[in-house]
Amino acid sequence: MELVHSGKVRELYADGVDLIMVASDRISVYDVVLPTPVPGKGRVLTQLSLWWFGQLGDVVPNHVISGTDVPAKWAGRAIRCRRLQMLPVECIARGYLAGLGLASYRETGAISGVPLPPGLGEGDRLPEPVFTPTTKAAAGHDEPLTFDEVAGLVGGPVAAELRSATLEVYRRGASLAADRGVLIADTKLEFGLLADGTLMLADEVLTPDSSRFWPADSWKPGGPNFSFDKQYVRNWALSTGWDKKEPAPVVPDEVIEVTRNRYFDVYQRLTGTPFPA
Ligand code: Q0Z
Repeated sequence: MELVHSGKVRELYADGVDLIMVASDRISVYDVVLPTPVPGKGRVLTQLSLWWFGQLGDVVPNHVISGTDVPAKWAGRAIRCRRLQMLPVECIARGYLAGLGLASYRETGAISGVPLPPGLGEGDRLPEPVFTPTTKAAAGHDEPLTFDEVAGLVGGPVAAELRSATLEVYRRGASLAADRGVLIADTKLEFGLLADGTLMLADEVLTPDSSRFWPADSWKPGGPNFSFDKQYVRNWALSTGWDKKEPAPVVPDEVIEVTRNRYFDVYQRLTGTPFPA
């Protein structure tokens, strides 16, 4: 199959008119891929994404054709999807203040042109979820876009559809996850169009690689919160004196094992089913 795109932790192949999205066991921390894979991570993220696509099918249609009709060597960690005309916007919804949203709020009191009330701090829940789109930079960092800038890129009607679909996916996902002990601070979605103009949810959805997952029982406003999946390996990496630059240190087996179990745990919490390790 023809490799169309290779990301830090995933690959995209063409199979006739379809695409096959393949998730690897690679893990990145502070934007650096670790030399040590997390066995099962590609399967758990793929199965979680498929589960969410099923949960959200009544909110917005999606690009999934099949989670099983894929080459045997990628079984469990690949999705056959429809090839869409992708929209050049990262559609982010935020329900809590963290990361680049926090940085933007501290500088301007707003995120992507949406003003927020004064006095918010790191980790705070927002009065309501906000749509904070960014550019899709090929290299380097994504830049915030206002709604009007999104409208300039994709047209007003599609921009409005993107905003409402993004916020509805976030609301539904975050509400379900919160009931199961997982806070979703923010999430990044990608959308594309069918030839007839139908908006479709694409890529991966509500995985720990595309979202900030926090354990609800240890959430605290007013300071940094812990990443459900990567915190243990991040803490270990920093404890070695690593400077967050390439190359990252080789990770000990026990750190990989704890991290792998965090992914299985988040899958089980959200879906209610043990992950078939
Ligand atoms: C997704 C990406 C990945 C690297 C293109 N259904 C679709 N139709 C057309 N294009 C895409 C999709 Cl999902 C598409 N990406 C992101 C995925 C590896 C980059 F698996 N790029």
